[in-house]
Amino acid sequence: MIDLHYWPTPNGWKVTIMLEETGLPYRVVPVNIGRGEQFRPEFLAISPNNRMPAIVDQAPNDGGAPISVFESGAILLYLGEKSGRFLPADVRGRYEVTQWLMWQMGGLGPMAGQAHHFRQYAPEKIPYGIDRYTNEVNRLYGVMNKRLADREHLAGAYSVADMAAYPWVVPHQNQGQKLEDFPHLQRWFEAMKARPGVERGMAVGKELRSTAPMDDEAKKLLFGQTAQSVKSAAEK
Ligand SMILES: N[C@@H](CCC(=O)N[C@@H](CS)C(=O)NCC(=O)O)C(=O)O
Repeated sequence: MIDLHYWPTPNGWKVTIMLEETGLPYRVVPVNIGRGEQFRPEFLAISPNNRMPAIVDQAPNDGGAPISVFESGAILLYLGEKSGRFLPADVRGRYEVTQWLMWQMGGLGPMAGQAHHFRQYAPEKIPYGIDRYTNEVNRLYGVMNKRLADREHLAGAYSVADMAAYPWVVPHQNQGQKLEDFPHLQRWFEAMKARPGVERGMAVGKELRSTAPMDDEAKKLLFGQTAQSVKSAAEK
């Protein structure tokens, strides 16, 4: 059994999609990031960056003590190795997937996150920030569109690279993007969306996700963090 420390957001969905696709048994441990549960000492012990998702595998393949993993990209690699699925074993295939997974982790995810921030959440509308991240996401969508022009998936067969990228394309409107401008990306997006495993993964914890705008308490917790504020929250 795998414990998944989770809240339904794009980084969380990457992991629920993988768990649903592989059929590995798991249970969800909610981490309400809008109420500060990511600062609890027991969570920080497995996820020192105070971000979800994180997993604890109670029954690792080596038969040893439980293993905890934080960072969604590392979790996808771990689950790929554990299940032997969606992560090729041969060196060429493995690095084809790894580079696109790292591209998502270092590029698409953080840039789309900043686009969401400046477009939706920043208390002031700062044109420089909005343009900078909207344009950068646009460039990254162009990279995916070009990549997908002559292949079905981002890296060989359907893999963790596709699972990592998809949840960050779901909120494309909040990033100021039109999928019609990227026809190959749009075709991939529709094919991903139609997969039953993706649909199930995206539905995990739906009831936890508020449709109301983010409240002030959540904004304060999420957007005002410093080393000291995290330390104080953990000591509460
Ligand atoms: N690079 C991390 C990013 C994780 C991340 O940013 N998680 C957000 C939700 S999408 C979070 O836990 N935020 C809590 C906070 O900001 O304190 C990963 O991919 O796992």
